[in-house]
Amino acid sequence: MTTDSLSNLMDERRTFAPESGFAAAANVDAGWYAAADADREGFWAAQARRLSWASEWSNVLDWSDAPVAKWFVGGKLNVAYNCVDRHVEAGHGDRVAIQWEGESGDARAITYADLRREVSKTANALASLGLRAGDRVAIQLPMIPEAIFAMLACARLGLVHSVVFGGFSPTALRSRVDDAQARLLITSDGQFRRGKAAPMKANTDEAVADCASIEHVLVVRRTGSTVEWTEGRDLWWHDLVDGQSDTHEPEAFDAEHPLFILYTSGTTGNPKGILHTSGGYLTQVAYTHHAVFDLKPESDVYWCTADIGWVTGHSYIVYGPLANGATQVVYEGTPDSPHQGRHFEIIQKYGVTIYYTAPTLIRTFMKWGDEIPAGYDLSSLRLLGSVGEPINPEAWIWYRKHIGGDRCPIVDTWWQTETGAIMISPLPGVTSTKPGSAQRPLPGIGARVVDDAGVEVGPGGGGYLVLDKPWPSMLRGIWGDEERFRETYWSRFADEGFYFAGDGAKYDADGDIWLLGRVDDVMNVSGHRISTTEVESALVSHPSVAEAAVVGAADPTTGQGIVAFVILRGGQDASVVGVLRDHVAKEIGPIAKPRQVLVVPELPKTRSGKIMRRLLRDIAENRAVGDTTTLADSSVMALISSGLNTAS
Ligand code: 6R9
Repeated sequence: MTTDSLSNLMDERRTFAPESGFAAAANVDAGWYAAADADREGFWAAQARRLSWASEWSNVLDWSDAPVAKWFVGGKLNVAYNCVDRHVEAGHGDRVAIQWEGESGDARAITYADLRREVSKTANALASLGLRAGDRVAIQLPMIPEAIFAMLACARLGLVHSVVFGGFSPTALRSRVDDAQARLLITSDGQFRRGKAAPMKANTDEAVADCASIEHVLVVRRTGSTVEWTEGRDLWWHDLVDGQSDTHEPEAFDAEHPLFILYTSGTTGNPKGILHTSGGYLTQVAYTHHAVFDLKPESDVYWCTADIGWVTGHSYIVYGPLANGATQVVYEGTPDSPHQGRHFEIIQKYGVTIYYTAPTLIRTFMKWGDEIPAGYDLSSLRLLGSVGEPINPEAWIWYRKHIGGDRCPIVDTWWQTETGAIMISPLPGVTSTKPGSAQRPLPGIGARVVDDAGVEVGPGGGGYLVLDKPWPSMLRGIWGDEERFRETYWSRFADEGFYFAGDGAKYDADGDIWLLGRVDDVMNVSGHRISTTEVESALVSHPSVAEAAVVGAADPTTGQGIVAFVILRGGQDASVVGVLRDHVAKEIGPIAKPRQVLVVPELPKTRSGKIMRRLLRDIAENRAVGDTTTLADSSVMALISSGLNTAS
């Protein structure tokens, strides 16, 4: 590695100005910030006109019942019509909507005309089961086209979908089905994971065995493996859907009609069912997808690598791109199956122009080696995106150089399940980007960094990220628990009326925002606030470190002590631990020197790639490891613990 490797969040100073060619053709320009500031509601009304409305709203925003917003009051639209039919009606029926790629290389190109037929058939099938607008439908499916047909069919009928990760346990699925009182579960016989067929229906059977609300289980045949069958309850997708009429007349629903519930974990208690509605949500996902990804529907091939069980899959695979008439790649499998060049092979095969992924995958690619992307033609790419966690400058620079050929702008997009759509991000062609910073709230969005008292901090200052103005795709509540909604997000800065995001952040001297990780990930060592992200960034800036996760463990003298878990690059051994402790002390200051550095073979991650620091904290504090049901791979904790036992 070069001197780049000495960078971390504290001293990062590089900037990358937009290339003039990109800027000249960009969808947005700097004037959008001022226009939105001058007339926010007028700005959002203009964004809502990207969509096709059956009837126009009477006012843009009703905030009189804050914190429950109503956007585009009285407006009516059909979300699925906006994502599908209107593109066909506009003459784009032959454009590929979804270029689906199976893990094993089977592929299927679905045009907008095909999508209209498939969604119509699915909607007719769901209606034939007696489902009515407002009913909840749980969906647990792998990344297959039927997952998207099912979501859009729900939207078309005004049914509220609740998509649950394919990797979630029966217990996790059961609690979500129960909480939402879903009438239907859509699942598959199995799913392909790293070349092997893994069961899915066996898990969903276990989950819904005692769910009184479930009337039917609709099963897509994907792997062909044998499944148990409950007569009367279970239905094959091909039996029910294939024979339906492929036309369906969409009905317009109120702008505030519920669209979906998506469960996300809080710091305590059961997962929260985050509720999103129709008009404001679709407006903001369409606008942000157009502005942040600079999407040109006629020429771009867009690829977001998220799973549809994550909010990124909802907003930036299903609703945003399809509302904008994009052509996109949807990939079923894992990035290393059947080989570690799989993503680059897909970029080359389809000529992907826009690639949107998570820092954890970028760091994994770094670990696998520069020569892997170098073996493919990635010259079609013109824009790269990042989401899910703070991206450390090291990974950002690697992404730009080895994937983006030193020419593609990178958009580091900050947002949450609760915000529904991107809130803070550079604008490509407009913003001079900085590795590791999400930079500025988008035009129309209000965000600031405040101290404990809710007062905005100055340049160079740090504190809490808050959103100070309502936004169209904001959550409308937590399903069935309004009190928890108010308590979690609106009580911390109730006097100011700010939404509390739960993230730490700081301003740099230019007033750009740097996200520092969850507030619950901020450590306090001898009264000094140190973010886990800053220490991790320092660690991965050392050439021996591939990945790092840092937790604050209870410490009798200092309050918390810093414990780092590191994966070393090939050829390194645990003797480097002392060097790493000194390296962090040198990069950040002696106060940030980790109390312990533990070398591990893997880190525990959720399916969306977030490191589960809670589990690492259990190890660091010598406790029994807590609930691991949301881990992508539940064997990882055993692997980590056994490695530590043999090392000590
Ligand atoms: C979209 C998504 C939300 C939390 C959020 C923050 C972290 C997401 C980030 C980022 C720094 C970014 N996060 N994007 N932190 N920079 N670009 O990830 O939603 O799963 O609800 O997670 O993820 O901590 O609060 P969700």
